[in-house]
Amino acid sequence: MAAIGNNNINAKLVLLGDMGAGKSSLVLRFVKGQFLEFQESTIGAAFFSQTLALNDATVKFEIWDTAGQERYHSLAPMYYRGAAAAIIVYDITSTESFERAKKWVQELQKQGNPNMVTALAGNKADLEDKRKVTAEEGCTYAEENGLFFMETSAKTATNVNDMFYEIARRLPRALPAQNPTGMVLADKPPERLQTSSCCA
Ligand SMILES: Nc1nc2c(ncn2[C@@H]2O[C@H](COP(=O)(O)OP(=O)(O)O)[C@@H](O)[C@H]2O)c(=O)[nH]1
Ligand SMILES: [Mg+2]
Repeated sequence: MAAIGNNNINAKLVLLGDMGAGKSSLVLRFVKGQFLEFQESTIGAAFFSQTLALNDATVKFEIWDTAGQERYHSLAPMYYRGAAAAIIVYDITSTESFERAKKWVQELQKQGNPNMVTALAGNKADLEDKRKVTAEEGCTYAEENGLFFMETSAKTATNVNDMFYEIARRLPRALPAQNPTGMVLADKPPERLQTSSCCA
């Protein structure tokens, strides 16, 4: 079934987070369905695109996978400026990466697009025996900051597609009947989330 009229959405999405948290691995899993045990470090940033078909829209993600290193920090605004969505990634086996994720959340709250759909991903959920950050900590922080939260594993593919679908679902929709010029309207608030379930 074709998406109606102008509900073809192009969405710039940026991944932020500590080096080694698994940003590139999440993108590789989502775009190519693959996982590498020894994923090479990203230099600067890398670009990918992937299209998702929803019931009411087709969303083409233009994905910027940034490097996590501090020395590339000054480049980050180039990638998150104008982004419709962001995924902030931490590694559940590293409290440092969780702290770093919080810094990114603060930076986006100060500098980013206020309508940005932002996800917090607690990645490497397959490494349960090495866990340092509980799901509840991640979820509570996300709730307090208006993000939606998922624990993911790029290795086992757990929640990876779901996370991108959830972002796609939350992007503002054009309203075809009232909006024949194809402009994306941002006045329709994203649907209310079921984030509370993860903190129960
Ligand atoms: N066990 C496990 N390892 C992962 C996962 N995601 C990434 N990795 C590994 O963690 C390392 C860093 O991943 P990478 O994607 O390069 O992180 P980035 O610096 O955030 O892009 C690599 O060796 C990956 O194979 C995951 O979900 N589970
Ligand atoms: Mg990388």
